[in-house]
Amino acid sequence: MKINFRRDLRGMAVAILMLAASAIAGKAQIVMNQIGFYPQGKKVAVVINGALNRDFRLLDASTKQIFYEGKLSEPIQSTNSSLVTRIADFSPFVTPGSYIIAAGMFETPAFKIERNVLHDVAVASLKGFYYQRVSMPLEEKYAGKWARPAGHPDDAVLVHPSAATKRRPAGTIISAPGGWYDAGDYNKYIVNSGITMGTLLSAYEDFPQYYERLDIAIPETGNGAPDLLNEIAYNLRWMLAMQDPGDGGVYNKLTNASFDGMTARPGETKEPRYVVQKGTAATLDFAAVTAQAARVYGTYPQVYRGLADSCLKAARRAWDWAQKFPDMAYDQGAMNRTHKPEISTGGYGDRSFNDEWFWAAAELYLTTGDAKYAKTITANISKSPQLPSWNNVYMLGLYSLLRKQSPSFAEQLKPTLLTMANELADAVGTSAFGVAMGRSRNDFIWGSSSVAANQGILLINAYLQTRDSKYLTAAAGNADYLLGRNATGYCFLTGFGHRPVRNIHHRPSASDGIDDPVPGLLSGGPNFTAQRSDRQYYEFVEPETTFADVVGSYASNEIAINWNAPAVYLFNAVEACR
Ligand code: G3I
Ligand code: 9MR
Repeated sequence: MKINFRRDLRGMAVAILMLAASAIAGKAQIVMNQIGFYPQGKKVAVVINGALNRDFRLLDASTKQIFYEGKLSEPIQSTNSSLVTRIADFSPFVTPGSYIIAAGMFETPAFKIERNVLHDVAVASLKGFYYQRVSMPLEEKYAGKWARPAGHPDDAVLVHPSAATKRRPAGTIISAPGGWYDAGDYNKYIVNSGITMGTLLSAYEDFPQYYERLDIAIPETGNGAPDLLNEIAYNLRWMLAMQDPGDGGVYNKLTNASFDGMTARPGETKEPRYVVQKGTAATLDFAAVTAQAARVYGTYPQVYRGLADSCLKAARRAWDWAQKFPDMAYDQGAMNRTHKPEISTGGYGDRSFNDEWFWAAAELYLTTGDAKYAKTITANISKSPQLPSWNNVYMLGLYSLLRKQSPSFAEQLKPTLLTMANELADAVGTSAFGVAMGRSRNDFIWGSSSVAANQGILLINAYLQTRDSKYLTAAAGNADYLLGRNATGYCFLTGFGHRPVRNIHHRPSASDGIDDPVPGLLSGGPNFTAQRSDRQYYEFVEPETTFADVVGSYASNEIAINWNAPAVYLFNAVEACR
């Protein structure tokens, strides 16, 4: 064995540094978007707890020739953990190629600078939805090694006692096949489908020309409609079946009584499936989605015959039901006290509906022009709305009203968007990772990756309204966050990067015997309450570091359609705008 003193000394130094650092929290390393950068875009890497001097270099990945030298920033104390960082900004370097960054004793793996650098990521995140399809086989020519038989057929589903009506008493068998599995579990929830579908339909409405050229290799590819709409239609048809034809109300979910085990393959267990209790949030979300879908699918009448009409009819009926039942919260605990079998799957229980009224009214108003919806918009305008989440859909309505330049509302609502966008864009300058994500510790909640992605969407909306590039740059920064420029050093999208998440809480991936997880799925990300929920071991427990790439960590490492959807929007929007 030949001893290489220089390398060994360097290794020792790294080891000592790592030890010192892990005593603090997080790991000493360089983190960055692990895929790469656009030639004209901002290019940043972040040194965590490590650099002894201020110089950094950009080298050609194969020849190791130095192409760029720069100075790291002064140390920055993170506000979301004890980590201290220094930022390497090499934005002035614009030549396409494959490179590494070297600083102190660290060297990064290779990354790219090139046009369309996020294309594959953008496509994969959308294709992730195809892998969640419930009731059809995933064929090898589309699914590759993740091909599998159809999951739950859902063509014989029981009406749960909580959802019984005269015309559909408890135990009635209905059919509601298809749709996407919600997350790592095998159930289908209307509330969570609502925000997911609104986000994806908005992606289309914001970038129609871009999506017209985007194929993702699914069975419908080439049918004359964009694949984004083809994929959305698969879940839309399931949603339509969740409306009770008797009264227009919409069931909260289609579910097992309790979660299947982690080793169950899709559809393998034959437990009874139920549609459970109608609700105001579910019905209004459904109304918003179907109203927006009526607009969108109306532009492809040849491919989607009759779909737009069915959607609009369904939307109006749902609206009318909600008018009659404006306060039907989904309270699973209360329901279980009066109805059997008990249901213990995801609740998505929401109790405040102003945001759902606002969103449904906005979409119905934009699609129909009917003044009665405008009244409800006005009555529910909020001066300080929150970022979208499954229980707060206000901004989806606001985005649509601005997108369509609604004469009655756009001018009034625009300042709200820009105020929120400015707060996010301003946060970039003081952030230890140079990103909007983490402006507040409360960003690191269950599904925090969707917070980052939804901040990105908000910034893209501000960019579309103003064409001010600071918003686009900040949005792209949050894409970098998801792809590795974060305190964990993970790329949160499966199948990408040199340090991708691998052990997602996802039953199909956990049960298929294939090493690699299903690709294109976004891990939930750091969640500072995770340990309390799933009782896993977390090496680091500060807000931005509480993350574990282990299957049991459903509170930090599950995947979900409402997290993938904003990632689809953001990655594709960055591709479309760069
Ligand atoms: O509403 C409170 C808020 O008032 C409080 O300030 C905050 C502090 O932590 O908590 C808020 O409640 C949180 C709630 O989400 C709303 O954001 C809960 O703590 C948090 O535990 C809850 O997490 C949800 C989780 O289910 C557990 O119910 C996630 O948002 C939701 O995405 C997740 O969804 C699950 C489905 O139930 C089942 N399928 C998988 C899916 C993804 O994990
Ligand atoms: O797999 C379930 C996941 O989809 C949910 O987000 C999570 C919280 O509701 O629950 C998971 O299921 C767990 C259940 O709650 C408790 N027993 C262990 C299950 C996961 O193995």
